[in-house]
Amino acid sequence: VVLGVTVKNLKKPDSFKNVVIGKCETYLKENTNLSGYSDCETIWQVFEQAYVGRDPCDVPPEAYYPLINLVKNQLACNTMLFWSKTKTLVHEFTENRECLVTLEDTLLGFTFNELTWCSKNQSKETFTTDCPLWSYCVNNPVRSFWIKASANFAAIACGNVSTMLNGSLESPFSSTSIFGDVEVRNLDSTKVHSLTVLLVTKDTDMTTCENASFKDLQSALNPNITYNCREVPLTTVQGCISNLDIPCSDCFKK
Ligand code: DVN
Repeated sequence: VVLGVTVKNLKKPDSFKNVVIGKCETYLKENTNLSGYSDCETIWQVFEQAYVGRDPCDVPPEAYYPLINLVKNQLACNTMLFWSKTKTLVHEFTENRECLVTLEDTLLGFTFNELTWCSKNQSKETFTTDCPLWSYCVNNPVRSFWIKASANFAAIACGNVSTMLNGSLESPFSSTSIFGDVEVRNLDSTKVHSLTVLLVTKDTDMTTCENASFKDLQSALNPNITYNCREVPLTTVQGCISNLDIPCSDCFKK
């Protein structure tokens, strides 16, 4: 009993709920232009409904449908940027520029980026440790969130969109990645005119736009969407990250 009381009275350092609401509010303060939604407490409640009380291997992507539906993005056409295996670089680029926007620059993507969560059958709690790893089981709460959020981000994309891929890899496009498996297939050809691969390369890289993996990308892409590929030197992207005076239009030139 004594121990029970002690534990109860211990103040949790920063509960997961506070982290989520804090990140959501930070985002709304800094990005009044990008979100059409503004109630972080409701976001938390609808988010929690998706996985609380469920086995952590039994949360399908559809569980996040109410959350995705609640938070409507207002993204300008021609700005959506997908990525695969370029996480750090792509976000260093979009952080201080508005010309391109990744999922992680939207309210939901920003709020849940870098977080881990799960619950248990019949539990009312959220846990942030001992949750299933990404590939331990298909329907885990974190993976399912990203699948649903990514599918939605692709489905709302419009105009000429791009994807930043890693030219240091032997196969920069993987049809089993979220970009390759979820986003490419969810692009709507009535809204998206073209998809441009921005292949970020170092001088020593052997991979080019001729890489065989891009044949897989082209076959997965709706034929009504024009495919382009551009090799972009890493030094050019880094230059654009450190010097905001360089206009966006010069950052991804041949
Ligand atoms: O276009 C982007 C964006 O919109 C997004 O949500 O999906 C696209 C990127 O996903 P991707 O194509 O699967 O790209 P990556 O680089 O293979 O994986 C991106 C991230 O997903 C990783 O950085 C992991 O996140 P983390 O742990 O660094 O916060 C995660 N991830 C993907 N596959 C994983 C994995 N984590 C662990 N194990 C795996 N097998």
